[in-house]
Amino acid sequence: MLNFFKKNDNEENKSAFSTLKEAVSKTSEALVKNVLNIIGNNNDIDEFMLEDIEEALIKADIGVDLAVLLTEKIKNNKLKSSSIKDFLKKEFIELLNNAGSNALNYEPNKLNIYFITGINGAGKTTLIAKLAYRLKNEGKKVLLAAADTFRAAAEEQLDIWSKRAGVDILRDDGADSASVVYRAIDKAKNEGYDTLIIDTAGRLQNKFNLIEELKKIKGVIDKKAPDANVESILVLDANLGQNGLSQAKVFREAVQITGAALTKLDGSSKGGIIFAIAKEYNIPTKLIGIGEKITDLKDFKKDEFIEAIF
Ligand SMILES: Nc1nc2c(ncn2[C@@H]2O[C@H](COP(=O)(O)OP(=O)(O)OP(=O)(O)O)[C@@H](O)[C@H]2O)c(=O)[nH]1
Ligand SMILES: [Mg+2]
Repeated sequence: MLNFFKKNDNEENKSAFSTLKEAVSKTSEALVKNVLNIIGNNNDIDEFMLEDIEEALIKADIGVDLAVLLTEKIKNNKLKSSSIKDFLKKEFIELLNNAGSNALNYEPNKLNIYFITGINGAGKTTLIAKLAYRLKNEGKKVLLAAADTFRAAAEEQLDIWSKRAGVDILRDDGADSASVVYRAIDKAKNEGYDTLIIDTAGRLQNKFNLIEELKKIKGVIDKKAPDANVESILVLDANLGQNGLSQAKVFREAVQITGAALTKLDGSSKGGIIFAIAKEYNIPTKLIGIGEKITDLKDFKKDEFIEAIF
């Protein structure tokens, strides 16, 4: 009996890995295959190749600084072609290690609050649905707070997802976002929820309003739920690469981000952005979205990710 289960587990792991591999295939091509193609069958790496390698790395959206740094290391250490793959692997792993733990924090016997932020269209609401669905299936009591009170129909969209995920929602259309969060924390505490996930707006009239609104929500969380385990997750669209990262700057100014979620990794060639998030922002990626379905969410695991792209 035990063996039977073991075999199933293995098969499940295998298919989960091939799903990931498939999702990152374009990223892998941009980041690894293109670089190795430049080197080809040559033994030594010359100046021209170095320039092309740098360009390929920049194109793969790992960020200019990092691309320059890696290319310089290849040059200064006089690396041979045969060692490039292992060199990149090692550098990437180290980079991800330096940005901190990739595990999504969850503390039992506490209220866990996931404060979800990001520019409009990044995939916040979909990510919330996926996360809620997963936590609910793990036996947790989950409440969603519809605090995107800016975009028309945002509350309705979250409501529909909450029903699909089979979790509860607190919405108060017309109220401001901070008061929705205030009420949601009350409800979560009074009714014994383990998890509260907060949806927020991506675009307000201007940057200033957005920062102020997010700060206000953060203030409510800190004041109303000082004992809660809080993760502030920045949601980034993998397709936007470096562009998305600079647009997301405003969120880092407003909220102390504890982790990133990279959505739409399926079909994106810009997954290299994970390394820029780690290097430039010092933020660990914790979740990845690999499709539009409610089950298309994965924990980001560095070793698995590196294995999948190499
Ligand atoms: N392929 C793919 N599509 C995704 C993924 N995550 C989200 N999407 C799609 O991206 C679009 C935007 O997603 P939303 O969740 O509404 O984004 P949002 O950040 O809440 O947007 P606003 O509420 O307007 O700020 C939708 O069409 C989603 O189906 C993903 O991992 N893969
Ligand atoms: Mg939304």
